[in-house]
Amino acid sequence: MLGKVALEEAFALPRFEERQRWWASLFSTDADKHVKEMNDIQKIRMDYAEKHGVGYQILSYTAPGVQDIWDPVEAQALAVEINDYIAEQVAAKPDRLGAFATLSMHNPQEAAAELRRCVEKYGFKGALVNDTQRAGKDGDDLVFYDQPEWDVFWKTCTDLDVPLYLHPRNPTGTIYERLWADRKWLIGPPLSFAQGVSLHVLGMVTNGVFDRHPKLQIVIGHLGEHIPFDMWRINHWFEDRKKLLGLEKQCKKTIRDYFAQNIWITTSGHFSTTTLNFCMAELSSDRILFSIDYPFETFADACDWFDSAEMSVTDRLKIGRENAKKLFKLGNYKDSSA
Ligand code: GRE
Repeated sequence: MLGKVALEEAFALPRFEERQRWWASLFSTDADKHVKEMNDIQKIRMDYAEKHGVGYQILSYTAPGVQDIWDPVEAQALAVEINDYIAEQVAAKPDRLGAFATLSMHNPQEAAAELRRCVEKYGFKGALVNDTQRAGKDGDDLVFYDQPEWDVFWKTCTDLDVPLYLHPRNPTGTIYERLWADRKWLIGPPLSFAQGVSLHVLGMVTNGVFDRHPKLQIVIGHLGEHIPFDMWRINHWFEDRKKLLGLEKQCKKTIRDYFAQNIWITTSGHFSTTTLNFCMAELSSDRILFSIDYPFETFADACDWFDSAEMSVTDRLKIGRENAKKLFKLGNYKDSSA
């Protein structure tokens, strides 16, 4: 399929090459290739896109990124530097590349203001945040965005009419020590990423964020971070038990309603036709968006799988590009109507 849109596609600032090399050493069997692909914007990923029918990519800063920086001043300065850098890079190819804002999430007002600057000044398509913000004097606190003080930030998202992509980051501090240190092969895609994001997004549901901001749009990757598989069970416990015990006060709709009205999932890093069919049955193809997860995954794996997976023409078009065109209000881009 031509003109696919992909929206969980990472880059890094070239000056952090050593940090990328260390990170890649935890996940990649070819760290040099990974670092080169991560730092490149204009050439390598554009060649892959051309070869594999991706017409438009929305780029975002790699994990753990700014969410790993517990000094609020340093975090804000880095977010601004990243946004100014990627704005200039994507401006060179406006019909091929867009960007998500990178945000320091220490302070809701400051995050809202930087998001507004990026959308209004640079035309960014929303923001991508790597799960909780590390905070506190030794970086052991975690800021979740599901509390009332974040309403000002969520209101800014809906005022600007842009989505937020809630992406994973690695466990750190006490959480790392207590849960993961003795189980380190489960960190990342096998388990910890999905646990982190699903806790966060279900925290937003049960703390009433979507009831207070019914127009808010959140995107989560990896075919829904395990939540679609648990949809029946979550619904059963919310509706038949927890609402009778008080959840009803702040969370009026059903989990299925929030997934139909507020939450999108992407195919990033999860190239299984069985799982995609399952997600289409649970959530419908109206809420699913194609993505790759480059450079942690390859264009070839994602695109060859998606282009040949059995599905109707309508579903392939919706998931491959039409849903993204609507959600991100994309104008014409390469092969957008091919
Ligand atoms: C990511 O998307 O950030 C990521 C990692 C490490 C492994 C896989 C992955 O940071 O998708």
